[in-house]
Order: sequence, then structure tokens, then C-alpha cells
Amino acid sequence: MKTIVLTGAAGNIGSALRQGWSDGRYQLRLNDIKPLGEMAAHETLYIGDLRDAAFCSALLEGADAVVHMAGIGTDLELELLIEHNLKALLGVYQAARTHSVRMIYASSNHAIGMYATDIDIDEYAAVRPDSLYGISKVWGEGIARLYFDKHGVESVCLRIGSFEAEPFERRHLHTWLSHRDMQHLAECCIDAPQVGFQIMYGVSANTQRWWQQSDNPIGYQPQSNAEEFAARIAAISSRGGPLAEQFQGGGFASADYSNTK
Ligand code: 15L
Repeated sequence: MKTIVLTGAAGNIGSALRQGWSDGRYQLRLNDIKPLGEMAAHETLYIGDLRDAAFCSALLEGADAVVHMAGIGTDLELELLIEHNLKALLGVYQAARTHSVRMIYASSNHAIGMYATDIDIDEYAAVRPDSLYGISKVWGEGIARLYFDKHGVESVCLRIGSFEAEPFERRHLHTWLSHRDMQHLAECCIDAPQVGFQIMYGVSANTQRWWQQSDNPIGYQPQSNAEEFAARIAAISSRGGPLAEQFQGGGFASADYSNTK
């Protein structure tokens, strides 16, 4: 049985994955700064700070893969992003290098959020971050690239769209990632024989998705489609108003926008 490190295990995606894997298909090492409750037989709690090199080394030693969901998930101050989305991530990558562990890194669509909503892109489109948060995800993808090129650490960077139980606004017709597809995506990353370095869009099979996957070495086949909810959500404008509707990153892109050219 594979041993998987799940960081951010108490977060939205982390707790959904933990629940999805409650059948014990993986041996799980769970880490978060928030409480994680009772451990099941296949779970082990690892309490510690990902910026601590010795802790990261103990967390990853002997593991097969890390599903790294820890970090700041929104556009907060630079100092916090540096601590949690850069320093902590570097700590995990350094341990992944030491122990030859595959990384599955939660990047975000906000790494490319300044693309206009009238075009489709694939994973090779140049990054266009929409916020400091988006920049922190570009750093993360850069770390993943560096550690593959220089140290052979395999990585899948997941540019996650909108992970929600159900889509609830117009933007989600393009960006929704269902719980079922997220779990399948993580399992594809874990179970693929080889992944090298790969960016994958974490998006369901939405008819109106903006993000097209050119290379899919892990065999991700999403099943959900936000279009099933179109009648209910098509009239619900995205948070951030009309400007947010112009950019794939929505409200992250329209916040603090001042370009008049
Ligand atoms: C993200 O990266 C955020 O963590 C999440 O809260 C949502 O805003 C999501 O992107 C999205 O774009 O819907």
C-alpha cells in the first residue's frame, strides 16, 4: 500500500480527499495547523511546521507521494504568502529531494488569471498571475520545475479551478472542479508510473471550460460538467462585478485593478 503525505489535511480540499480515502486505500500521514480529530487505522497525525527542515524530513521519509494542499488560499499580505506559500513549500521540496518523493502541488488558476474570458489556453500558455496570491503559485510552479530539472523530483502542479460541492455562480460554468474529479485527479497523480514535470488543470469536464489540457500523462478523465447546473447559475454574476467577468481569475483579477490603457 502506498504511503501518502497529505498537507493542509483540514482544509477544503484536504478534508474532502481524506474523506474520499477513508476506505484505507492509502496509508495517510496527515498534517495541518488546524485540529484533525481522531485518526483512523490507516492515518497517522504529524504535528509540526513545514518551515522546519527536520520536521519535513521526518514527514516525508519513506513516503511515496506528497499531496501538498497546505498554504494560504487567498490574496493576503505578502509576508504571509512568503511564509506559507514559499518557505513552507521549499521546506517540503527539500525533503522530497532528500527522500525521492513525488510531489503533487496545489497551484491555482490564479497563476493564469489575467487571461481574458473569451479565449481558451492550455498548460503551456505563459503565466499571467492575477494577484500576489497568483504570484505565489507561480513561485511554487517555479520551485517544482527547478527541483525536477536540477534534482529529478517529479511534480504534478495542479492549477485548481473552483473546488466546490456544486457550482453556484456563472464563472463556475468555466472553472468548476467537482469533489469526485478532484479525488480522481489526485489518484491519477499518485498512481501514474511516471509524471516527470507536468502542469494539469484541475477542472471538471465543463462544456465551457477555458483550460484545455494538451498533455495528460496521468490519464485524468473528469466526469462532472457544470453545464448541468447552467439553468440555475447562468444568471448569477461572478463576485467582483462586470470587470471580474472579463478575466479568467474573476474577482482576484478585478481587485485593485487600475489599468486604463
Ligand atoms: C483559488 O485558488 C482559491 O483558493 C479558492 O478560494 C477560489 O477562489 C478558487 O481559486 C477560484 O478561482 O474559484
